[in-house]
Amino acid sequence: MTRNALVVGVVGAFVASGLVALSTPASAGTTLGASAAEQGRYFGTAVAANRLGEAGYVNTLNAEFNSVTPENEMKWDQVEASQGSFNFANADRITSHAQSRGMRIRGHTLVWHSQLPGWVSGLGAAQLRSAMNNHITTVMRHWQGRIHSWDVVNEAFQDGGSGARRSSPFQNQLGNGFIEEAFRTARAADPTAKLCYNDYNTDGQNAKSNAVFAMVQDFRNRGVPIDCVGFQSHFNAASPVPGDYRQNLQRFANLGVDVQITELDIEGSGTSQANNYRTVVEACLAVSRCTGITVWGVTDKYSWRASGTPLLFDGNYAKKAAYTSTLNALNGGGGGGGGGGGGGGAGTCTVSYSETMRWPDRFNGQVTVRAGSTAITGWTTTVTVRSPQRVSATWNGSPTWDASGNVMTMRPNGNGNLAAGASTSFGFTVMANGNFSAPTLGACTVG
Ligand code: G2I
Repeated sequence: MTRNALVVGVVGAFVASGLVALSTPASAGTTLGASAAEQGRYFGTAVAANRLGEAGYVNTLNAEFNSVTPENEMKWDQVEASQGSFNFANADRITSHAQSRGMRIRGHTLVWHSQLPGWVSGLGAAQLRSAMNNHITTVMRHWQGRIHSWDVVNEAFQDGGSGARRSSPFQNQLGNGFIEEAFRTARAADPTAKLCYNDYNTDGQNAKSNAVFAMVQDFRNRGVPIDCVGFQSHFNAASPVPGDYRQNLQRFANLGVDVQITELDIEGSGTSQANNYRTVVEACLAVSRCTGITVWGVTDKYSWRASGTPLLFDGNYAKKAAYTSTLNALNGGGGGGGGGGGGGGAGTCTVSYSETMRWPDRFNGQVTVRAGSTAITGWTTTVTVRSPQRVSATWNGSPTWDASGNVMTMRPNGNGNLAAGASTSFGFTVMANGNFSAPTLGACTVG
């Protein structure tokens, strides 16, 4: 299909579904939004209303992005600080800005344990049910027909190995059924919006994502309305881009829901950060139901993790290497890390993990590193274990460690040269100290 045919097809599809047409800036291929639109996706950012008066912020927002998510302004404590009294002013500043420029809008978020006003926690079950449904209905009706996707329920599952629900007023008063009820109420309130479940640390396959997967599968089987799953994708050294990120997105998509990368940020700088962003974008593009990517802020200086410089523009709104690799990936170029210098070399690689041996006190893990469609001359990946686990031995690789001792960065030990499609593996022993959960792999980067 030609470039123009694809763009026309995409815009047509949104018009046909009654949603605002995706803005397609004239400079297709040279901005994040335009390049994503050519791939049939949106590229968005979290926006803070109180930054909309800053020229550099607004210019960057307008030039580069075609979707916005209010970073805080639609949360319960912002729109309904006291019961039954709704204030949409700050969020409206963002939605007006977006709408006047043809940007799409993600709604974030309706039911969440955090940024919840105190009065909600004081309610008994019957009152809470009615307050929750009233909140969903009133907020969604305010923007009815204008929000392409709503995070109906956010972060309802616990971290760690149990896959249990997180304690919250909703969970504690209403039980597991609160999520289903929220989605049913949301469908009735605005049938044009895609209804999403959104969470973090669900980006790879693990106990938490398995629990979310089971819920979505159950909802699909029983006809509970759910249209998409949001993967927040907040990454850093302790929580790297998982090696099975694409596979995890795909298994959710296979349930018949869209998947969206909803709050992307990756701490770091230079080539390694650029490579991680490229990995994430390529994973989304490889999954046909991955409909868009949102980064969690325009500039490093206003990030919730500002010291980790996790975004695409620095504090002066200069494009970072991560910006270039993201744009290149959106444009379908497989090229290197983009502008960060050093370490280069074409090609890609992937990693996969298996446990090969287990004893009462320890287990052996093996990571297979495979080159993509071109030969590579080096590779790097990370293996993160969970305290109190400790890696006691490694083989077939050269490890370095972060300060916590939990994150092992592994590079080749004479096994860096891989022909196209060829693989090598390295291994390690983990002293379990009672915890036999599998380590998390970072993305594989070349060089
Ligand atoms: O924590 C990162 C994100 C995780 N997923 C859900 C998101 O909604 C969440 O966003 C962050 C915002 O980026 C922060 O800006 O959520 C935080 C609150 O949980 C936001 O921080 C809050 C501060 O804690 C408040 O002190 C402040 O008043 O931002 C508020 C508005 O600036």
